[in-house]
Amino acid sequence: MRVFCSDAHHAHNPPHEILEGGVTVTPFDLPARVENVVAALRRTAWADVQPPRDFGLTPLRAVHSDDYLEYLRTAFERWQHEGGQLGPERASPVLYGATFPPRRSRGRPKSVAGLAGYYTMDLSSAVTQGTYATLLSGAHCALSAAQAVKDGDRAAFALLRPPGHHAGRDYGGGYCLINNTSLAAQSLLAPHSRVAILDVDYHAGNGTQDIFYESREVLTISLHADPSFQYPFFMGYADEVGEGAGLGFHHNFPLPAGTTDEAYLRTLDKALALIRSFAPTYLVVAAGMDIYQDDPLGDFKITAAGVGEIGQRIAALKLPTVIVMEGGYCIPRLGENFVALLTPFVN
Ligand code: SP5
Ligand code: ZN
Repeated sequence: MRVFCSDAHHAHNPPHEILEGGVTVTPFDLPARVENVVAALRRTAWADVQPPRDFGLTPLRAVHSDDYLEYLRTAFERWQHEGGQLGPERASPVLYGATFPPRRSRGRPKSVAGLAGYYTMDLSSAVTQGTYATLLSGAHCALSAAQAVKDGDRAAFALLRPPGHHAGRDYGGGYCLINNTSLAAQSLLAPHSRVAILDVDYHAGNGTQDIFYESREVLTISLHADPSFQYPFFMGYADEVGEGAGLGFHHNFPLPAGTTDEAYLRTLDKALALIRSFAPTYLVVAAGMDIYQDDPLGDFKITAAGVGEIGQRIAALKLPTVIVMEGGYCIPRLGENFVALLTPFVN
């Protein structure tokens, strides 16, 4: 199986993460996440880890707005010049918004401090010196994996960070700034192809939901912790089913804390039945391993065997499949979990 991974992910490595209460902690999304998965894949006989191809900016423009992409490209340099309230001499090496648009608010402000709030839904998608380069590398990993599958591979894996499924057309959040899963799906669309996205990350894939909410060409399905108690709180409820032409082409499966292998697999079967009846040309899996029992951000009880069974059942759809890395923060077990998920796709 071809696995696309770029060393450029190291360039995005924010000094801290801010949690509710203003507590700062070591970020959960660390470079070691990708390193652990690469190491585990290199121990298999089947993984062919290679750098991505450069697809340029055009495919990113099909998913994200031009003004948002321009913000991401220029934000850090602008931040170093403007520096927010404290002035440029005290600009921190990491840009977070701290003011967010209320409902019925005005449009885009001018200052980069304002834009940082305008373009993010929380404080967990920091922009640093190297962030834009890292984002492009991740996007190109997802697009390379999609291209491999378009060219006839049975499956391909985009091994990247930061993750992407919380990022919408013009906003970031939850470590995500570019929606890599959506890029892969969008690039697989053609006049006679339809794509299904199955999001198994522990958190609701609000960005992906948003991007394809009015599309009937892309069926989006997310299994996740019930947003009434878990991030991202404002999206991911069962009654959100698409809009306009996309009505009926989005499904959320909110699950309780403590969800076991058995309960998860029962729900997964419902999602897989929906995918079978949609009969897509391609499948994109938003693969977050924060469903794993020891994950520090999750509270599901999914075992390593459960992860393997999830992989088996998805592979049994027998669809050409792009697997895109999303969350998963139990770093010592992350590689094993991805190997368990991916192995069923190796013929
Ligand atoms: C892609 C992805 O998985 N993003 C997750 C973003 C979650 N952000 C909320 C973090 C809340 C941390 N709460 C600490 C709980 C420690 N047990
Ligand atoms: Zn997650």
